[in-house]
Amino acid sequence: MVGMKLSAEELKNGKLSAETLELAIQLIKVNGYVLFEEALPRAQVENLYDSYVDLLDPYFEKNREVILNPGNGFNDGTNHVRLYLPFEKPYCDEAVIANPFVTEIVDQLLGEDCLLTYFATNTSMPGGKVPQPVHSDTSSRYGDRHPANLPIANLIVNYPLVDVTENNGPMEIWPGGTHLHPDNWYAKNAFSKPKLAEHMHSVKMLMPAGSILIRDDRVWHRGTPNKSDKHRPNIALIYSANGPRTGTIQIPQETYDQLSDKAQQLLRKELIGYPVAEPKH
Ligand SMILES: O=C(O)CCC(=O)C(=O)O
Repeated sequence: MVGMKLSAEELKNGKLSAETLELAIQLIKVNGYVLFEEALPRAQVENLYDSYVDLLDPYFEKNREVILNPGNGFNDGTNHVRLYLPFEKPYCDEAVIANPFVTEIVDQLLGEDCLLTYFATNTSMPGGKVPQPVHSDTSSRYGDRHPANLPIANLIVNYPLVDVTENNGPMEIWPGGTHLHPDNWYAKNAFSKPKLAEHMHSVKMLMPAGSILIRDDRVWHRGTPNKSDKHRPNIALIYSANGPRTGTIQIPQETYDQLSDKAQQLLRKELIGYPVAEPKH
């Protein structure tokens, strides 16, 4: 089984039971990720999808050539796009940025003073021909100076905005330990992940729209080509352990003032009092 189903009571109360919370935390520690299936209301996810497509499509038309062929050997031929989101409704809804199923987990793994540091999307668009190279979303902190595994520093939270199937470009993950290597394994000069991954066990993240995927940012994974005729977007947020930070997410003061205490705390080091940023890839 890839994902966990939350109970009707957990969904109604917006609170994980003590057992689910503990299981989820242990799963992230040993397996690198946990997936809660269909945890956001369908109507909210459909609204997010519709708004997102209205944002993505004109942006894509304007920037088609650079997006499709960035020339970096990473997204060339994949039809994958990473788009930063403007900090406005419906994207900055509390259920997205401070979802209680997520905050309970990130608080325990990263500390209650953790931060929300990234507000974007990854979309596998129709027509991709090749998968991305297998990669982790982090780099080595100490290189060869510290050949030991480090504590979790960042958790990535993905919300798929459509049902993800074999056919529409599921993210593929190499679980079970690819986040537990010594720090220097996440450096650019580490042994080729794509080469090793070919001989390792992987899992496709098939999940209903509105699921919540929480993963250690070191877990090896890749985007795969979308063979359907509809975008497959994942919202992608990063929660990070507290530390020195120069904020990047632009949040108007009025928007910030209306956030819950928890969301304000998560975003306290971002660019508060700045206008909403235009979408960019
Ligand atoms: O959303 C996905 O399919 C994964 C994309 C990805 O890993 C990336 O763009 O770095």
